[in-house]
Amino acid sequence: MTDLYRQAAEALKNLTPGVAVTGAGISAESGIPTFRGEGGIWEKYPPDEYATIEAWNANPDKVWKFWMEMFETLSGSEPNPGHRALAELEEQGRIQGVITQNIDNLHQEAGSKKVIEYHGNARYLVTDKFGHRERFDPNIHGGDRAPLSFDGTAMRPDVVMFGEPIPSGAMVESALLAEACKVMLVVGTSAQVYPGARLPMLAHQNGAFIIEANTEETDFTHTITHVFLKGPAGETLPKLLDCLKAI
Ligand code: BV8
Repeated sequence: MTDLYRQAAEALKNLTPGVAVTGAGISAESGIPTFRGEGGIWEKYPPDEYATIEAWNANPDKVWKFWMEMFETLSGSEPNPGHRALAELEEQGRIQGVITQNIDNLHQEAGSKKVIEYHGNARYLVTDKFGHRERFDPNIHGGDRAPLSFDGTAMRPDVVMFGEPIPSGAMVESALLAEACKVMLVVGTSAQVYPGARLPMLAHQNGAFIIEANTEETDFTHTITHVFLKGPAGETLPKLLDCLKAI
């Protein structure tokens, strides 16, 4: 067991409450491409054309094509050992749950019980006007054009697009958890998107021990991170679990 893993395991064992914050990186090994960097989603679909509320309002059918491709990718995805390790840490009481920026539902499918969906969940469609919500079904909603709801308005994925506020409940609950936690596990996020990127900073400001698990260094690594576990989450998190059992 390296010193870094020992420090991280001891923090999770001795400091409570703990909480995890995750980004697209934890789902990379489930076959869902991340957003930024080599081969990221934004290479093919520039976010200002496909991921903002302005783009959606201007041309729902164009943005819907991006989402049909995303739905295809999501439908074939399964939780990986990284998701399962976080569910196990919750089971052991080492973390209260997960605040995720991801919209893929994989934490829930891996067994995590307390999941705050900071950016929503793409398994559902919703209308802006009345908030009518349906579970996405390719046989019902699939096609080249955004499906319409009762009121004739386009149904859109129940996710937070750029330029949209974070759902107030998720925003407040996440901030409270980040302020109160004594240890935070930050997994697979590039720390580029706000206000989500503020959560680890809030935890750090309140004295929390920050463990970061990522394949690359981020803006957090040399500023707020106490222990940086380099590598894919599907390997680093199970290894951390093993270290916890050994100490
Ligand atoms: C808002 C949902 C206000 C849909 C997403 C200028 C400066 C600062 C902020 C802004 C600015 N201009 C505009 C803003 C605000 C903007 C923002 O932050 N922009 C950024 C890009 C500059 N934010 C917003 O618009 C937010 N809303 O501010 O509203 C408001 C208030 C009131 C009224 C109206 C408005 C909304 C942000 C949410 C947008 N929705 N997603 C969808 O999923 O398509 S964001 C999108 O980015 C995803 O949710 C993603 O999760 C999220 C964050 O990215 P990451 O998860 O970190 O993913 P990324 O690819 O970047 O990084 C992956 C990481 O994993 C990397 O570090 C990589 O090294 C690592 N990795 C890779 N493989 C692995 C791994 N790690 C471990 N294991 C591996 N195997």
